[in-house]
Amino acid sequence: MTVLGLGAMGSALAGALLAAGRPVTVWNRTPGRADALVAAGVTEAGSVAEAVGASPLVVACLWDHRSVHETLDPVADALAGRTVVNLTNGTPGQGRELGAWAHEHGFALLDGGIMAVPPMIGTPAAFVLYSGPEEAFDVHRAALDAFGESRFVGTDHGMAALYDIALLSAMYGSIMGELHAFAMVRSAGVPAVEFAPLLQRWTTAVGGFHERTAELVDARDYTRDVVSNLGMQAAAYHNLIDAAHEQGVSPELLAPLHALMLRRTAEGHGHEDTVGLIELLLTRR
Ligand code: FVH
Repeated sequence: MTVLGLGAMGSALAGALLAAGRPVTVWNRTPGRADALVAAGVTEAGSVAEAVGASPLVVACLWDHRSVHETLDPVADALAGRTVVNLTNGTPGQGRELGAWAHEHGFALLDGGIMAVPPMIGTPAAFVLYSGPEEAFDVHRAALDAFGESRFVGTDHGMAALYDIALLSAMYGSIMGELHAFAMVRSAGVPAVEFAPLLQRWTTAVGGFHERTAELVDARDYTRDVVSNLGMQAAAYHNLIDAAHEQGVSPELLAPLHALMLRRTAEGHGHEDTVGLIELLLTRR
């Protein structure tokens, strides 16, 4: 297998393939990043064309969509008949564009989303999403399993990026809450490490009810078994904003949710579950 890109993630991917007993050829734009892998048994190619020519399966893990095209465009003809697995972060639209471009040039494209950080690669904690032609996924699945659990999420090339971005969005939402909470306690001189166990306890108690939320979302019914209604939460949410101002903490991470709560309540949905806010997010129906 060939791996294009030896950043933190590409290096981890190449290392996992090697550990799984696969022959691995690598290329990186800037020379010198393959030394440790070469010492471990990987072959370093001197050009993208040489790297692509070495394997039927080419994994690209580069900076962004533009760098994928900059790397692959010059060797598009040499890709014919091969499978490219793009594990570079991107949007669904970029995945679809790459899929159509692959089709034009006669190669199979699996677009992917890595749900792991580099040290997790090759461990049971990692999973990788793939979308594109299912036959290509089936043929290469055993090799791809070296990275972590392989999940096929659809023949639409955009689906892996869609799932990836949705999962990352949830992660960043949690990070926002966590950062704001720590900023609040730090504004009062409380060491973060002293507060962290309470934060852990609270987020474990109130987070993670994704299956119940999903049922309401799918039913588009936000009136079922409401425990803490939106109107009550919108009223109390003022205090989150005011307390931030009082403590000299910027409320900018909190403000967007407040605006949605007020809008939805003003539209007469205060008696419903907070999950109903999703209706304000879907701007294209
Ligand atoms: N690291 C992580 O935690 C996340 C986990 C989930 C997936 N992401 C995505 O993976 C892509 C690569 O991320 P990375 O962590 O390997 O990133 P870097 O260590 O910064 O390495 C970037 C590599 O891309 C090469 N590169 C940059 N621009 C170009 C270009 N125009 N042409 C060819 N190659 C390019 C760069 O090469 P060089 O700077 O050494 O020459 C590195 O090999 C990324 O999409 C994450 O979002 C990682």
